[in-house]
Amino acid sequence: MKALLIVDVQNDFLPGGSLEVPQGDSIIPVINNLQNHFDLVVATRDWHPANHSSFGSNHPGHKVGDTIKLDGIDQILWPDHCIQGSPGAELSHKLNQSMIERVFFKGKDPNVDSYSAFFDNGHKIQTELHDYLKKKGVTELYITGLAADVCVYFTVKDALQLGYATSLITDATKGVNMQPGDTQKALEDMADNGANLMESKDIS
Ligand code: VGL
Ligand code: ZN
Repeated sequence: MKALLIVDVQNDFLPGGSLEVPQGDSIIPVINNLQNHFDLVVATRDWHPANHSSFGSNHPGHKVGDTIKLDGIDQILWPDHCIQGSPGAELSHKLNQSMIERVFFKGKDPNVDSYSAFFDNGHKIQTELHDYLKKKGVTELYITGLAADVCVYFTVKDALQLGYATSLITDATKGVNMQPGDTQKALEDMADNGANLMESKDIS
């Protein structure tokens, strides 16, 4: 069973959003064209309460881009984004959502961030994604979405660790590059960990 996972294609991560990924919108037609090649399509949404500890606005004396420690874990401070119920947290209306069987929400706990679609950043709490995919008999996971150097990156690494044959579709993801070169580094690290980096034209 082959599943397509669409990570965080939400308005706040698209041009004009509060945490925009440059040219993030360019991947949407690519993802739309991919969907009917898969047995199963699932998606994630970043879904933060307004008091989320990853927001710079919730740490007076710090600013966006600073790194702080949260419960012993390094945390970059982000602009407010994907607040539960806000327009920025909606999936893009340009994304074809008719084939998405289920959406998994992450980042709900105000005290810990959750980049990966599978676990929080402390690797303590799992989302329901792994159980769901296991029940569906999924063994091959093809990952797309935003951002290549943040949520997609951590999702790919967890998928590999959980034993999925994991592919990253490189023209169906884009990075935010808080530091120059972050995306290149993330791509290399995913490949080093065993991810198959491929282009959408090679999906049959
Ligand atoms: C993301 C930063 C903060 C992402 C989520 O979806 O890549 N990035 N929260
Ligand atoms: Zn977030």
